[in-house]
Amino acid sequence: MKHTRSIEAYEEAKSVIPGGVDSPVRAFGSVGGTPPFIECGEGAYLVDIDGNRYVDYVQSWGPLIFGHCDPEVEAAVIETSRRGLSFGAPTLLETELAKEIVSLFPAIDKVRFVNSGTEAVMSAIRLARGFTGRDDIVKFKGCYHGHSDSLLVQAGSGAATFGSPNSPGVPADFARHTLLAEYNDIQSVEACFKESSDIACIVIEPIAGNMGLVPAEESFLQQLRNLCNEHGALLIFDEVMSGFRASLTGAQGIIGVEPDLVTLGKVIGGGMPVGAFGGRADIMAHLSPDGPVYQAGTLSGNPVAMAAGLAQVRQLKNDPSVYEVLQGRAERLMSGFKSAADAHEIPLQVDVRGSMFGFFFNDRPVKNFDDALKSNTDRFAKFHRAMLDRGFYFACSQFETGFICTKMTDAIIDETVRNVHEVMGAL
Ligand code: KE4
Repeated sequence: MKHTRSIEAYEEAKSVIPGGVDSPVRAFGSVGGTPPFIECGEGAYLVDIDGNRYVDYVQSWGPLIFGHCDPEVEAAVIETSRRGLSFGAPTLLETELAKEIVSLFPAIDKVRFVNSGTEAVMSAIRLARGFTGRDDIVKFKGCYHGHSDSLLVQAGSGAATFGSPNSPGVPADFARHTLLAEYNDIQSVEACFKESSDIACIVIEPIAGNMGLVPAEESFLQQLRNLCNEHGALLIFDEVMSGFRASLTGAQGIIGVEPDLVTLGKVIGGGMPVGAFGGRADIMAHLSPDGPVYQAGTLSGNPVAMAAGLAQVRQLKNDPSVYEVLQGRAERLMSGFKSAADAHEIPLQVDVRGSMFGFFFNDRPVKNFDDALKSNTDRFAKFHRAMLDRGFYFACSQFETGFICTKMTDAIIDETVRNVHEVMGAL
């Protein structure tokens, strides 16, 4: 493959955009090389500006469950945009998408739309703090919830569970209100409640996708629910990635634990910028203008994004059997990866949840971020580059998740596996 135009484009982009990208992961920092600049998408494929064609296992990090240029989503966007792009005033489309989401998620009585997953989680946390009158929050190492200040936090020094900033620009005074716990480790959460009597909420990816794919154990989520009940804290499920990806109702469709607040994004925008947070009516009643907790957004609920999200969500709701097909394809792919790795005696862990799949170059099962960090990231980088050169576009980090879209056929999966066998042999 040649990448002449992408190399030129990247140099030009870097002259006017920090790092040449509008989101850091796109810079291919952990895999090396020049990120392909994309010309267009076609169903299951991406085409870059050098004319190279790739099977796209990233799908814009999750939103495109029907692949690129889905006709129904495209038609909805074109038709709606002809009536205007944004009004800064209520439209029927917001109510329609809100009703679809409320009908699918038992934990959601009311929902508010925003423009990104970051905004959704940031707003849900402010709401939890406002509702409980408490300032501290608990998050888990390895979970990513967007880039708001409360969440750019790493484990504090020593035994303290209180956080310290993991980015300059986040005041230490702010970060110390975020306590860090270990995923799938209830003792570490109990320790947080011993450290602080001022915990407003626990925020968790119930199926973590940002340390690689690491599902929480159902018993662990149930214990979080019990702890929140015991201490009067709220349980927030961040389903920005897993919502509409793990099942039609995200992780909540698979495990029987009900959160107090849920955050969504990605699929509910159909590729347009949409995030959402929702939950119990008594909690949502605290949100402005009904209540005192302020939250706002010029483009929140804009009609074109609502139309794109409605077109996707309604297709999924009308044919929930699509999840069995997507899961079957994800399992076909991961078993192909596993047999290829075994054939070449390469340690590999694989997992699937609905249309989401993950693999770790690791000789042990991955249950939390410390486990994930033991993966062989050099081997991942070599694998990623080799597959990219063969026309297969995987997430450019060992600590991300892959996605299956409806346009991916068994033939595409099998072709991918054939190439994985050859690449594994060369690793
Ligand atoms: P955005 O602000 O990027 O829309 O959403 C933040 C977010 C919140 N919660 C979860 C569980 C998420 O996965 C995300 C965003 N996911 C990453 C991919 N791992 C977005 C990719 C990027 O940062 O460019």
